[in-house]
Amino acid sequence: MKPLVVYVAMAADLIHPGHINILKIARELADTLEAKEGVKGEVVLGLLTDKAIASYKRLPYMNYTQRYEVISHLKEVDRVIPQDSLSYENNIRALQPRYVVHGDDWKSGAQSKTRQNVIDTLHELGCGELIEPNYTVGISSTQLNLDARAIGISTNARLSLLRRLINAKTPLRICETHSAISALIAQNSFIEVDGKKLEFDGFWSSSLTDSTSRGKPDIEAVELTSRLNTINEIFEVTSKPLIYDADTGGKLEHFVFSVRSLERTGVSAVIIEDKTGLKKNSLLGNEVEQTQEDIEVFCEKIKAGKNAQITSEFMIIARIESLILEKGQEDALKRAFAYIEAGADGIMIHSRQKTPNEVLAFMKAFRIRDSKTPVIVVPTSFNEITAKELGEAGVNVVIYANHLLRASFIAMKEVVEGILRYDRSKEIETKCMSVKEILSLIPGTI
Ligand code: SPV
Ligand code: MG
Repeated sequence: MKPLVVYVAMAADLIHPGHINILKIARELADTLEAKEGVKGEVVLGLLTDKAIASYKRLPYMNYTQRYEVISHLKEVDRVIPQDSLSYENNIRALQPRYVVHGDDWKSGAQSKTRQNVIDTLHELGCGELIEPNYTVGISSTQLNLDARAIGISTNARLSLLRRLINAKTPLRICETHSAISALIAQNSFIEVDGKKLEFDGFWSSSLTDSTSRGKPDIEAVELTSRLNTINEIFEVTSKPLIYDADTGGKLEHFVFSVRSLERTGVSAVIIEDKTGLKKNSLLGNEVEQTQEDIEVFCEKIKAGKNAQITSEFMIIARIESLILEKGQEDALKRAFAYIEAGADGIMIHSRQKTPNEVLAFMKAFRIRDSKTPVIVVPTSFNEITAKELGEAGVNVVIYANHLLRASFIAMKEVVEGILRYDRSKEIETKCMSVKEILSLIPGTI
């Protein structure tokens, strides 16, 4: 006889008494069924996968395997299965549960659609009913998340976040940050679309904006140590992963030390571009002298970096400059496959065209031969295409590479000129955050 199933779905990241209350009720229901019908009553826990969770909010602190380990040892739970989407439908159809149990807090708000689908599916199958115990007041995952965020994140947990995110959702949206305050803005800003929270997934440490914010040209003139200081300041107040723009990576012999330093700091990935000689910003293209590195030489640098890294999660991403330097698609593709063969964990294809056409053409040809390797793009000049559209074309990570610095530059210039023009600050006050706001912006100021 098939067991009589009581189904509960959870992310089960930070387990609290509210979860235990639901599981106890599910256990009681299963035991009562068993006593009444003489058939085993089974509590099946549908554990939301990282992908399911990332479809509506930030990734859980623990990955699926870790959460599985915790939840499968709770005595109320008989069996744990994955629930791969927010919707319960597939698992309900497969299990035909007698009861589905969920706290009554989902009657309104973002989860109400999921709830309705549970009711409709149970009704259609005629197998069971939805039980909705009172929500446990006084404790919530949201509050625990806020508390955990205030404590911070460990170096390793942050480092491994990028790979987890790439596996869980497409595309990731990454925002340039050049200081702790710009990172705080990038980390904490969000919008809500269809009940889902849309926010940036991580940070880009840009060579262009790290140089510009120090008043230096983007020619590898700012030392790693100086840039790492900024990253440490960013990491002190945030919890999202960071991708580091290492320009050419410098000499192979130096690159291996950079990899170690970045890893030690908790950076998730480094991108190195296949140029040699004095590096100039890619968006200048052939207007300035720029030389692409020999394929084999660049492959050696990738291999040396891979051998130097200590963790398995750190990513070395090879950036292809063929389209920037008008060498054509063939060259770009040839390099992509050679770099992946050399051990690159991903590629970045760059372009300075006004339209995304050449990047999309590259993606099409690349994805025919390689469906897995993560691809990163930086749509600074081809800015009409949305991240969603790039994701649909097979791009995994979209980097908005310089926008926060560019925005602050314009705002600051307007304000300094305004003060000079009016010889006082009254007229530009509306362009500035109020002193009261700035005093309450950072916890601990007051
Ligand atoms: C950067 O942000 O420094 C980059 C991207 O490398 S780009 O400026 O487009 O070359
Ligand atoms: Mg750069």
